[in-house]
Amino acid sequence: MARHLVTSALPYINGIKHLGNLVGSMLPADVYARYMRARGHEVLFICATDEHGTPAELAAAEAGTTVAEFCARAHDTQKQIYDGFGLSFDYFGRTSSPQNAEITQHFARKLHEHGFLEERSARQVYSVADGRFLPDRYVVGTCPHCAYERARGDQCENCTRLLDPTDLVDPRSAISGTTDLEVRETAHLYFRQSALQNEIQAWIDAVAGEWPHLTVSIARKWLAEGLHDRAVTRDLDWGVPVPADVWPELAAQGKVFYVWFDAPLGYLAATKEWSDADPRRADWKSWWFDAEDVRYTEFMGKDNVPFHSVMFPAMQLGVREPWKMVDYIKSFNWLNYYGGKFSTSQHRGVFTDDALELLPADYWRYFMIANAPESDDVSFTWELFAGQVNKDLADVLGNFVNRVLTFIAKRFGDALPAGAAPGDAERELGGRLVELFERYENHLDRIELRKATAVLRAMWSLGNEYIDDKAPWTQLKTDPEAAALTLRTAANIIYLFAQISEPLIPTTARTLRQLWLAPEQDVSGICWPQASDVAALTWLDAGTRFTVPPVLFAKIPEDDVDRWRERFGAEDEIR
Ligand code: B3M
Ligand code: ZN
Repeated sequence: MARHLVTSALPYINGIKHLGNLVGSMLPADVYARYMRARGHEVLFICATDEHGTPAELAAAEAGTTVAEFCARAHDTQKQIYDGFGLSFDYFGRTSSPQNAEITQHFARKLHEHGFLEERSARQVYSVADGRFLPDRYVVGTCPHCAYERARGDQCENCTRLLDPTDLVDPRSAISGTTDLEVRETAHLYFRQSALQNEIQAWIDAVAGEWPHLTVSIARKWLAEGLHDRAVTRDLDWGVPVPADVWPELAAQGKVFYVWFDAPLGYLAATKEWSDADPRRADWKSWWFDAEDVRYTEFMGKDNVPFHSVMFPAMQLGVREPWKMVDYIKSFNWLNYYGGKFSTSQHRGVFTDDALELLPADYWRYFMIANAPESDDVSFTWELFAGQVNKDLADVLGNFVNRVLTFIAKRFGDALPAGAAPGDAERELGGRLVELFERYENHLDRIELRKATAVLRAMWSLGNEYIDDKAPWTQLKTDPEAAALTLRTAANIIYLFAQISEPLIPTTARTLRQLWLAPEQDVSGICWPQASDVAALTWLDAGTRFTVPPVLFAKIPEDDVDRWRERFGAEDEIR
């Protein structure tokens, strides 16, 4: 079996993430990791909080705590929420870890050794009052293009033009408000990724053939624009320090690495955190260094593709060491809210903590994967969400399970009846389920999540169609043997759903696996079926004892939809 390394883009430490962050990286990565485990592969699923950079410092200043305290608390808050969504990371690390500092400094030393990291001087805004150089986002002022008075040093959010802080009119410090600023010469480390352009181009040509169109088009666009050398150090207190043994002056000035220089190395570092946490675990480098037996798949939003398809691979090539490079990048468009962007500041949209307060994770997991923004942006509306929950989860899957098991319990007791031997109807049903099951596996292998969910839903519907056609409640009157066969077959269909639904709705799948087992028996194992088993539908013999579960999915009533539209904002609020 192959070894699968799966990483999700690292959520920034500041703020509770909204559903768009979840569906654009962490959740699909979890579905894929669960599926690969269920198929018997060795899987390592890694993520972490992305803790450096100005957002963390600015958020901590606002919260009135140190950055370290802020990040420690925010990491735990996010981890708790992701546990609530059933995200089965093998490790959820932190880019502020000592492991990440060690690996980032190693990469910097090696890039320097091979001539891809060099010191250059740059003109930068210096705050006399604060006694420090200010990073781009720490300078605000009037945009020279549109006169917007709160333009940031890196970009004007009004006219979206990219800016240099020295362009701003009446600049002032975003931290202290002081206008006692000067432009001074300072030195930074530049990553000479332009010198790696050809090697990156050759690598992309070699691997991007199988990548989804969205990923390839973004990567090629960036390459076509030509790779520019970029400053990869900043004047911040919070970040991976520049190693003093190589760059003593820069270290003395307190320079740290740019967040996007250390963040992708956070994947390697979180793996080291994972192996450091338990001596029984494989050495982290067996997943990352000279790891030809590993297939590496990354999940991210489309805005992260350039860093993951160009800058991070360029770093891995530039150190001239055999680090595992990504084999497949699955990227996503945006999940919008009634056509507009989710907004933390205007608190518009559904945030992960709110979502779990309203409904169990599986409701959200199913809806988000069924509507994953794979080829286009998708707009969340409460109406669409309630419609699919009520139909697919409550009416199709939930109703099928409950009516079958309730009827068996009522008519035959708590053990599956024997009944007649399977006939043409069961053979035909098995054939149709196998055809769908093989399409389901194929879509999951190719990480085509909407298509996979549509096929799974079709399998759930087939269960209802079989029962409706056979109508065991009518069969019972004239041919109880036939009725018993129908019901035992239906119970085996539920058993099938309990295995194959696990990647999407793990809590419900676990409930369905528990039905056939004594309470003390372990339900964590998934028996992913072979096509021949699906055709036969005979996992559960007559006499198998079972319990009837509570209603699996409660329908969402109209007035909840109205209330939630009100509470979370809806289209009439979109400005
Ligand atoms: N922290 C997520 C974002 O851009 C960013 C991903 C880092 S993955 C190394 O929203
Ligand atoms: Zn502007």
